[in-house]
Amino acid sequence: MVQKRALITGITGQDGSYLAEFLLSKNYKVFGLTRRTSTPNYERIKHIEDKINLIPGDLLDQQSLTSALSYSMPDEVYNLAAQSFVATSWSQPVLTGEFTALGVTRMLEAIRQIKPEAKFYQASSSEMFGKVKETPQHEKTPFHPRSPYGVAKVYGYWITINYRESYGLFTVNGILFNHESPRRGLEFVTRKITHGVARIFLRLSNYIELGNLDAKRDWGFAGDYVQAMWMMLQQKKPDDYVIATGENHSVFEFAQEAFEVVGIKNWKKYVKVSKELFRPAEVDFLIGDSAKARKVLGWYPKVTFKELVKMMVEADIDLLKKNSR
Ligand code: NAP
Ligand code: F7E
Repeated sequence: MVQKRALITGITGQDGSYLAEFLLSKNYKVFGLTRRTSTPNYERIKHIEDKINLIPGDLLDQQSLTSALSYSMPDEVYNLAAQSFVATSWSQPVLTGEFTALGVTRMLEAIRQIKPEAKFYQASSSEMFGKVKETPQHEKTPFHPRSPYGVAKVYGYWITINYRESYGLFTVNGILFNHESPRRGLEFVTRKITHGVARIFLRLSNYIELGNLDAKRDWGFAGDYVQAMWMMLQQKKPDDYVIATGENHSVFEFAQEAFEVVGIKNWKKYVKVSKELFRPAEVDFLIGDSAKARKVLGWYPKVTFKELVKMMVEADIDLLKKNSR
């Protein structure tokens, strides 16, 4: 059988690293777009670096995307690169728009010009639902984004559909709810908590500083979610899918569960709430309905909330112990 080729933008990120592993296990030839940084940040892909092909490029630079397409000639393109941290989108709203919104158009243009038969996956987000219009949220729920990041993702979502309708490209949106892992960036609340709990457990710090503890999220495991991305591109027709567990928890509950893993009962004394960490506009409550993905793709999440928290706390304890050696 001919070996399939995939190009992943954002391969150095959480999802990119899991997706690269998954596609390698399916015998794909994997190409990854990486932007220049003053120090290399290949931490998440170093275990597979000799099996993948890295191509320099940036979502801000049209020519580099066109070159990446010409070089890789992919059957599938996964656009995972973005300025993905919601809080930063208020301090860098224009840059967020350039990466997270216009970057999608640049990649679609490169595909249209170089390899229009390539199938395209866009990393859309539950942040598009924002101030939710109904519960649970599904593919037909109207959007009301609450951050420059959410607004940029709504643009990315529609331009993906527009290239499908305008040019007949095979483009899909995965509307993914929050998904986490030991590879999650330290600035996101789940990892901030599990890393903080591990540090407290190992007596390396005395507290964690958090913002809004009441916000609720539908948290799944990133390793499960990247499989859904691939499944979407194996369908006969392009379409958009919500990917979620269908269960949500507050930040408070996540922290409680994380302290529970290390047997700390009086955990509240280790958490400080800082008003500085509250957002100008909050997304209070998200819970996804992924019935369509379950029916059409046969996708379902395997890792439970409890298992996810345990996995992340234990991985952070191991990491800190390893780093102290
Ligand atoms: P992440 O860990 O923050 O990774 C983002 C990736 O994008 C990194 O590889 C980063 O490269 C790359 N990148 C950023 N700006 C770039 C640019 N201008 N040019 C080229 N590459 C650039 O994000 P993630 O959690 O894996 O999420 C993957 C995608 O899914 C993102 O689009 C995110 O917005 C979206 N999403 C995530 C979730 C979630 O819960 N994780 C849910 C819904 C949607 P560097 O390593 O060089 O910074
Ligand atoms: O915040 C609250 C915060 O930054 C979750 C991205 O992957 O998922 C992610 O976006 C909640 C918010 O993720 C802290 O106010 C409290 O309500 O972990 P987060 P996010 O904003 O949901 C979506 C689906 C994406 O698409 C994004 O790319 O937690 N919160 N205290 C805090 N959040 C952070 N970061 N830090 C705190 O101290």
